[in-house]
Amino acid sequence: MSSKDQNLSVHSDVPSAEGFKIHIAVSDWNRSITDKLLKGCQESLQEYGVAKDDIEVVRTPGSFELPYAAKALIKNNAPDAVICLGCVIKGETRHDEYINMAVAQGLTQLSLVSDTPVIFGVLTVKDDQQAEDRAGGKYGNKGIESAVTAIRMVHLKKSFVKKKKSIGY
Ligand code: DLZ
Repeated sequence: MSSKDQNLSVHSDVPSAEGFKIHIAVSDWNRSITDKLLKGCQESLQEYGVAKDDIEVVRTPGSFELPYAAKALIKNNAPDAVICLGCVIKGETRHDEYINMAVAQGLTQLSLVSDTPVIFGVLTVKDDQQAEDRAGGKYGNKGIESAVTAIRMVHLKKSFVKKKKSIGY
């Protein structure tokens, strides 16, 4: 779905996240933007019931390091989900393409191998304005979207566990 004409951070029917442990890895690169993503994400998780103490935050130098940080969080703390927040802005070279691909692939693999929902909350934008628009601006806040996605994914995972138990093997 394109965000062109809408604020994607308006949600309804979000299930309770009480008792969930959801951790966040956030990149320091473009920090004025990632701080806003983080704030939106933390506020949203708490709004839906995650206790403050169950939201651990770790910082990475750039988005490229997010998969490593997410893996370490999963290995050491066994959270219900990990949210990765970052902002990659296109420059003169193609660095953005390499970083974005590496992060997307790294987080996808991690999610499958670890059996833990890992959420891609990285802005992949052309310029500062596009980033502002998605960090609390006219298209919402990707940090909020990431929080809601994480909560939904934890519920999805728990629903599979319940089904498995009820089969009785
Ligand atoms: C090097 C770099 C550049 C040029 N741009 C960004 C960016 O827009 N957003 C971001 O999150 N990180 C950037 N980085 C840093 C890389 O993610 C990484 O930290 C370095 O290449 C070191 O591995």
